[in-house]
Parts: sequence; C-alpha cells; structure tokens
Amino acid sequence: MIDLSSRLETIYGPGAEVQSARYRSALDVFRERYGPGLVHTFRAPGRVNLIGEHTDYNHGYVLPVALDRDVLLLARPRSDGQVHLANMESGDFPQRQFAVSDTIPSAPAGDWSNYARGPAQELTRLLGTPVAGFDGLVSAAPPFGVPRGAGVSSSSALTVAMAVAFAHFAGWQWDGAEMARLCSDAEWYVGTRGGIMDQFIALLAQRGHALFLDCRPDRNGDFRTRPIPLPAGYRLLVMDSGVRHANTRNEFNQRVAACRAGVALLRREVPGITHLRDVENLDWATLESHLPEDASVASLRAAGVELGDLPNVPEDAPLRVRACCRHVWTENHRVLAAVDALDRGEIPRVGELLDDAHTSAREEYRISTPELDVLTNAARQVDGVAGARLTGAGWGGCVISLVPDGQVDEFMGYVSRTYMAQTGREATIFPCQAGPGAGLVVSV
Ligand code: NG1
Repeated sequence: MIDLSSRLETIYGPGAEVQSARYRSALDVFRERYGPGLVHTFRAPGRVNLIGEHTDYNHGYVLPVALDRDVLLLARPRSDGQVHLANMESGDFPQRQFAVSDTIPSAPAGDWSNYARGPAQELTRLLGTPVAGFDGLVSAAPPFGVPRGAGVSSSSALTVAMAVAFAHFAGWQWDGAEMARLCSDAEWYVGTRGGIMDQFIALLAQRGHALFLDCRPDRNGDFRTRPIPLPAGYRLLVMDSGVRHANTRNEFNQRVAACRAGVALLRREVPGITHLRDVENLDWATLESHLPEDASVASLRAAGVELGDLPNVPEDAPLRVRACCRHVWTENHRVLAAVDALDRGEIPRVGELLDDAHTSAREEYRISTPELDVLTNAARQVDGVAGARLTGAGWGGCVISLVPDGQVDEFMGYVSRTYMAQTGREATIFPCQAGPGAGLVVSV
C-alpha cells in the first residue's frame, strides 16, 4: 500500500501533513457520494509568471513558476461514456453531467463543466475514439486550492487536471508538449483566445524552478523549454489583491485583437510574418509608425485587416494597436534579459526588469488596476526587494516580488499595512513554493 504521506512530501515538500488531511477528507466525500472502491487522485498546479505577460499568444517568451496550490480531481472510470462531476465547493459549482463524444456541446458560458467538456472532446478527437467517462470530484477550495480569478491560472489547472484524468483512463502516455497543446485547444473551446504558457507550466514544472518557454513551435511542432533555478537567498512572494474582475475575457480578447491587427498591418511591410515574434529583431521605432494608435474592430475589418474569430469582442471595441504591440515587443526582450540575469545571479537586474514589465503592462497594455499599483509600490519600499509586477492576465489578481530571505516577515507586515491603509482591502500574501507539474498522485 502506497504511503500517502511520503508521496505528498515529494510534491509539497516538508510540512505536507496538512495536505494529507485535505486528500483524506476529499476521499471520504468521494466515497460517500459515489460508493466504496478504488479512487484515483490527480492534481494540477496554478502558477505565477515571473515575467513575459501576454507574449505567449504572440509566439514570444515566458518564465512561469508553478505554485504548490493546486486543483485535485478524484476520479473513477465509468463504462457508459458519461462524465459525472461534483465539487467540494458545491454552492459555487453545482453537479454536472455530460456524454463524451468528438463533438460535445458546450454548456452556457461560465459553466464549470466546460473545463471538462473541452479536454474530453479534444482527447477524443486526438485518439479517434471516445475516451472513457468518469465519476469525478474536484477539491480546490482555499487555502490549498488555486485562488480563482486571481491571475494564477485556476482555469488551466482545472482543465489540465481533467485532461490528465481522461488520458490516464484512456491509457494515453502523454508527452508534455502534446498534452499542453491539447489543453490549450481545450481552453479555446471555453472561449479564451489565450496562449500555451499556463498549460505548459502546469504540466512541466519542476520543484524550485521557473520554466523558460519559447512559445514558438519549431518545424516539428516542438517547443524549447529550460528549467531555471529560482534565485538562492530570495523568496518569490505572491500578493493577492483580492480584486476580481468579471467579464475580462472580452478585454483579454480585445488585446489579442490588437496584436492580430498589428501583425496584419506589419505584414504589408514585412511579408510573411504571422506573429509579433517575427519582428522582434527589427527596429521597433520604424515598425510602429505603420500602426495606428487607436482603431475600432469595425474600421480595421473595413480596411481589409484580418482579425480572425474574436468571441465577445464588439465591433466598436477600441483597439490600442500601437501600444499593445509595443508592449509585446519590449516584453520579449525583457524576458530574455531576465533569463540572462538569472543565469548570472544578477538579481537586482532581474528586479529592474520586473519593474519595467509592470510599467509596460500598466501604461501600454493597460491591464493594471489601482490596487495592483499600490501593491507594487509598497513592495518596492522594502529594503533589498528585487522588483514587483502584476502577474497573469491582469485586471486584478496578484502581484509578485523577489524578497531577500531575511526580509520576508518585514515585507509581509509592511505591504499588508500599506495596502489596507491605501485601499481598505486585505491582501493575502504567501510565498511561492515552486511545486512540480500535474499528474496522478495516488490510487487508493
Ligand atoms: P490567466 O492569468 O490565467 O488568465 C492568461 C492566459 C495566458 C497568458 C496570460 C497573460 C489562458 C488560459 N491564459 O492567463 O495564456 O496569455 O493571460 O500573460 O488563456
């Protein structure tokens, strides 16, 4: 019989006893609901991104880190092709049921079962035969679960946990990159025109490391990745602003549209380009003169600019084409510089780059909020801190900062007090433990 505690220690490190209680209570709930017998427990982590925001869907560079906060999916296969889903947070996520096929109708927008429907459909298509359904129970409540809507990728963690379970029951031996692509397609099913960063880190993370990922596939469809050790002597602290924005998918897709518009317009000058990544070595000052500051979706389409499908983006949505593309161009250069500085152990330089990335996210991509700006400013006041920036899509969520080991307590106290004084809100601050990637944890 597998010793759950030692298995959990390999995932969560010392102090994993609290996880043991969490796993056991989820197992009890599962068996109460679905009956006694063997249960498989899968997990997938959330993430923060050290630097490289909104670059992934532009085929750029990112540097995410997995959290030790994760989504657990307890599951037992069924033989009737049905998926039955329950959630420990049943008030927010009522039970759901659907049938597996290669064309699964999506539930209404916002329905949590879409994060299972997407992977079931995509894996069925990939394997050419319907995958097995299962009885499932999700456990992702605080404090161990991935905070929702906080820009730390709770939706991808849920998608990846579902995909890993479907793959396990289908007997599919996945390889990280192929699985990440499948999960990314599964999120397009849900309606986000996002990139591949979240799925890659959720699957390929290593303890104590960030993951450098070049989001441009090579000719064989492979991606270049490199684990980068987190700097010794520093803790990566995550500050959750508590601000959650609804409907950010429209805003998100508008930014995607601005980038696509930029590519389509620049293609008239630089034939053959498909993503902003293609112009990263050209002089930006020359390029940007070809891009409008502002343009609506309708005016761009009328001018023959191809934007592709853009769910939830109104025709009169204003796109800040030049500023958005400038952010992506400069951000890619910052990621490469940050990797270089980490390799050399030049942590103050990493900090400068994080600060610059936040300024660009705020001024150019316009994804910050007053609360996130208060947190970044407060973080930078503490001695020795190397940078602070928002992480994830933006419009709320979390800020990260590299804090010297000896300053962690002072940092947490100062930032919490300042945030409360300036916004009247409580920040939740926690260290990122850089956990490992998704998979089957235990079958008991
Ligand atoms: P979050 O923060 O999880 O909404 C989104 C995208 C990422 C990436 C970041 C911005 C999805 C599933 N996630 O992340 O791919 O584009 O924003 O860097 O689309």
